[in-house]
Amino acid sequence: MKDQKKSYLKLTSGILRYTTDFFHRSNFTQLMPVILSSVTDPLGPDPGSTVIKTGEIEYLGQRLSLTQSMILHKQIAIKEGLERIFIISPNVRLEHPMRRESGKHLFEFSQVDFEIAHAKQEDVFALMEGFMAGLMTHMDAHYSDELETLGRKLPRIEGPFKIYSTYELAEKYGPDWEMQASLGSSQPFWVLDHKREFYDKDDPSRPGHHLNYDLVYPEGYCEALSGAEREHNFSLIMEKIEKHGLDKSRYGPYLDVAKTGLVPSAGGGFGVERLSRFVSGASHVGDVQLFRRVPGEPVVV
Ligand code: ASN
Repeated sequence: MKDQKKSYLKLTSGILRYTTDFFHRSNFTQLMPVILSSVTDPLGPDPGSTVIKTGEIEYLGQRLSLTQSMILHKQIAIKEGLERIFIISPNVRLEHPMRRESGKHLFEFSQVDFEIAHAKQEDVFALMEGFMAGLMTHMDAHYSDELETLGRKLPRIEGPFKIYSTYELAEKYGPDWEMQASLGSSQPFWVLDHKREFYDKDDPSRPGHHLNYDLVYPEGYCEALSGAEREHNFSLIMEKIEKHGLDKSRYGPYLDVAKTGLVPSAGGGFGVERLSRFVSGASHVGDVQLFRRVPGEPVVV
């Protein structure tokens, strides 16, 4: 194996260890992921999504989906009485092959998915700002050989990060604002108010707006995390599922729980490989994987 590949893998390993320790230190309970389930994240409507279909298998007469994200399970876990949870979860998103060259898309990746009962977006921002700053210091201190092999000089990261809305970035950079805004920044930043899935909470004080957010890496590495305060009102969830043209029968077990009252929460998720790409300075996110899962590239092993 080439030194470069080894360095990517060692950096990813260091990131996983730091991440796991960080969430445990911050009083989160780590849950195991599910890979097959009766319900999964619809990943839409999201104008940015290019997932062509949901992976499914038939098993003993049940149609089971491959996990696209664990968001619905996170809400159920919080309803079960857990207050702070995180999961390192494999996600399968069958992306269109046009995503091959984006540098940031994989059709199989791992997501660090976390959720906090009764939290607001500010709580998530503070948590992630501490996480990112601490991780950069840690990687610099413990992985200088690997960073040097890759010629990567990590930026110093310090919160609080700047906050923009999708509307102001679209006005400044046009509809494909993400890359331009990322290239123009030396620090990660938050972007508020995205039109997306039913489980993200609508802003009750501003109809048509949403209490959700992305974290964007600087230097052209683009989206790091997406998250939100969650919709917990059953009738609003039903209304939105209908408005989004989703098949209600695909969410039965989730809706059965939601009917009995979900607990308000906020959280988010970030891709391990994208974080590793940012830390290592890799030009494509597939480069940090030992077993590449890039849309449009054939799977070798
Ligand atoms: N994990 C994200 C969240 O918590 C959802 C996603 O990955 N689509 O909002």
